[in-house]
Amino acid sequence: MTTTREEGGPLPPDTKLTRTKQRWAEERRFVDPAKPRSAADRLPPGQHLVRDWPVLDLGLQPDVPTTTWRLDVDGLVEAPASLDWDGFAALPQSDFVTDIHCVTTWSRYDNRWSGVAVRDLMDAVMPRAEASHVVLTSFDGYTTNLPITDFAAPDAILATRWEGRPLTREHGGPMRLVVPHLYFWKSAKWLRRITFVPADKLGFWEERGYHRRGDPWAEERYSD
Ligand SMILES: Nc1nc2c(c(=O)[nH]1)N[C@H]1C(S)=C(S)[C@@H](COP(=O)(O)O)O[C@H]1N2
Ligand SMILES: [Mo]
Repeated sequence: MTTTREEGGPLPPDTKLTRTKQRWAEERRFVDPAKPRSAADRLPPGQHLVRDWPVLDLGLQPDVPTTTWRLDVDGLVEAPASLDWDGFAALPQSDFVTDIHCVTTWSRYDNRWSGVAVRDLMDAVMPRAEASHVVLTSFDGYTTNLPITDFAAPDAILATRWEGRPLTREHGGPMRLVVPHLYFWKSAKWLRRITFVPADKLGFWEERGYHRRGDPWAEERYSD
């Protein structure tokens, strides 16, 4: 498996979990086409509820102190930004309580996130009309892609706190994205950079057989 990346930093490792998840995509694991699909039910099809909060990543959990942390917002925006921790904290702060749906079939209800609503960040940087997607890049080298319409969901948040406490390093602290209406692999941990682009561009898991959008209600687990 070769991985090409546009910038420096550690290559995502070829770990056992990474290989297992890639195989699931190849085998279309957890897709049961016979299952009824009802958006009225809170639990999406093929998911089961958990009470703990599993940790899933590439196995690298970068240590990013808030003193050196930065978030760059670039690409097709009127006002590109490079925020340090104080600049980020000065943006309007929001609180959302939302559910998590991971493609590995666990869901977790009622997570209270605090941080900067994606919509407030977008108001600050002003994406241009030609921007149709975003590419997210994290401190561990992870990338993922989102249509701008999903990124701008009213409850999408750049979260710094969970249940009132600073987000722990294993869950993406000091800051991660949370896009609750899509599978959780879209919710980049340790977010470093948001780039607004004019066309879709696949990220780490999307290049490895996962769906380019990832709607749990439509069971968009894998690419065809
Ligand atoms: N930077 C980064 N973000 C990431 C990942 C990762 O490996 N690196 N894994 C994704 C996947 S597959 C999932 S399911 C969730 C897991 O988040 P959690 O460990 O807080 O449960 O993070 C997503 N965001
Ligand atoms: Mo995941």
